[in-house]
Amino acid sequence: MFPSEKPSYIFKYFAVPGIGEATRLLLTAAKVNWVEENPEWPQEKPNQPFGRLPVLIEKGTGDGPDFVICESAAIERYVARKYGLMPSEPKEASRQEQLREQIFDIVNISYAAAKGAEGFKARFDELLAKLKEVLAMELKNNGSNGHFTGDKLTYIDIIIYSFFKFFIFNLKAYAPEYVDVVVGLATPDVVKLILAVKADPCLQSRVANDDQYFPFLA
Ligand SMILES: N[C@@H](CCC(=O)N[C@@H](CS)C(=O)NCC(=O)O)C(=O)O
Repeated sequence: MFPSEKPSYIFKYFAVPGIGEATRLLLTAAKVNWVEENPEWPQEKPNQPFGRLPVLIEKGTGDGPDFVICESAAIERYVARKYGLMPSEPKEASRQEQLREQIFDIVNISYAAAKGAEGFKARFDELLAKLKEVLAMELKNNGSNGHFTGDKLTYIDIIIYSFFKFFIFNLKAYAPEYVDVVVGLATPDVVKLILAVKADPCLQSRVANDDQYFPFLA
């Protein structure tokens, strides 16, 4: 067998959109060879680097060893940087990364807010309102062209798309009363971004059946 010249990937996650969704889209946009595995759980838990998913395995090229990495943000950025989906300009990359962290703070706090934990609902509402304001401003400043940076698909466009997809999927299951709140984030410029991601030719194999996750597109 000839040694492989290009890396290929195994992406391990559960069979739901979840925090792994962005990596699925990034690997697809990167046009690399990748497959998904849905490990038996908890049997496979001890075999993961930190006992959780997602995990990405980059198969070694030639005789090189495999590279195994976990933590959704670290995985996303590894793929985005390696395959030109992260802006090369460090300040612009940081602006994208800060937005990703804000978004995931909201996701994390939503679990507590949905359970009615004291103080969390107010915090959740505050962070959501700020996200809506910042997103609207950033997208307007970029010319309301369906992208966060420049005029093409980059890392954060995929993050924003994935956020709506998995967040609405999660909320429908455990806190349906919050779905409308999140739908409220979808200002016309956000909708434009979602539609631009959905229309990206590289992503068609993954986004074609996603309408169910975006009630505001109907
Ligand atoms: N900070 C981690 C969180 C990972 C995480 O909590 N993964 C969950 C699924 S979304 C998991 O593996 N749960 C099963 C378990 O902890 O046993 C990341 O962003 O990757």
